[in-house]
Amino acid sequence: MMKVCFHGLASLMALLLVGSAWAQSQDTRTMKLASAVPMDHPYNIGARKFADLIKERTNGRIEIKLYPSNQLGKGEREMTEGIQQGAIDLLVSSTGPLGGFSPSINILDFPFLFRDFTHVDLVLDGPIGRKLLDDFEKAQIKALAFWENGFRHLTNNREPVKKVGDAKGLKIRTMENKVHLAAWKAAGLNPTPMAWGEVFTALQQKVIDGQENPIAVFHSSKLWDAAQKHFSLTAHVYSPSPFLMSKMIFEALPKEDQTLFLKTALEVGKFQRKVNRDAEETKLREMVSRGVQVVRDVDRESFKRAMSSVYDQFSSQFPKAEIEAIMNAK
Ligand code: EAX
Repeated sequence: MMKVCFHGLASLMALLLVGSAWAQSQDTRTMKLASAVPMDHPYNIGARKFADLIKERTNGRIEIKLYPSNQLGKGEREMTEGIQQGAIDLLVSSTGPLGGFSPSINILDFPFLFRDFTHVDLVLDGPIGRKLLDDFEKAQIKALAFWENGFRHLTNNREPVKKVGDAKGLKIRTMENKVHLAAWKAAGLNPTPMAWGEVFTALQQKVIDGQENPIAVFHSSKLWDAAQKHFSLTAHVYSPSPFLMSKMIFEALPKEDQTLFLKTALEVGKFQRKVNRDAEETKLREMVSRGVQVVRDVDRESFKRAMSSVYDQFSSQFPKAEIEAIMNAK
């Protein structure tokens, strides 16, 4: 009798344990967080932090798996479509192709719009930045916060570029971004839009002579192996990276999780920007040790003058007052 009771109790305990484990597995969910860059890029240092914090703050209910290096699409435009359709949960993307989804975001792509990182934070963390993020909702995208790509610099395989005249006729890749394309055309170069996933091979095969990106992208993609021997610190445009979420997936979350995702995305945004900025000098030194010639004394004014016509070119879509509200922010 005792034996029967004992076995009965043991199987009941086992059932309860299995039951709660099963119930718990039913509560946990796994989300996909995509990006176009390798794991050691600050995007993914931020993404790792975000995933860890969300897991901790939901007691393991929400797991986030990272998919770097265009694993979920040929480039950021394709992955943003995945966000709209709910096939991808989260994405860190440059503003490159995003103007095709939320046109107002292109206002951040004008050359020499920002003075420095302090100016960037002032605008992106203020009402102007919040409005630009909220505009994505019309495209079925929830833009949670601004993470960072960084100030972009020109690189090439032909010669050291100190002033805009040195870059004349260079065939370079740009993001799929109308403002960037117009700026480089105005500067006398020969720009061609291309998804990031195609650039390394195009550089190696000399289909293009150069490209422009922040230090972290150049470093994490090892562009010194794609004949990019000349790196000019042009800082011709600041590149923000909205941290995007599928709107339908966001809205399906319980309210407290929505609040948690927003709060954690903003928090990690500050952390991610700092990681990016603090690592730039070290990465430049490593690039020099890999045979890259870094041109520091660039005549930026020559680029600024040569690109300035784009402000008039797009003034109907981006009126002077809106541009000045950003430029004059203090
Ligand atoms: O977001 O396409 C680009 O040049 C971007 O800077 C890159 O994908 C990282």
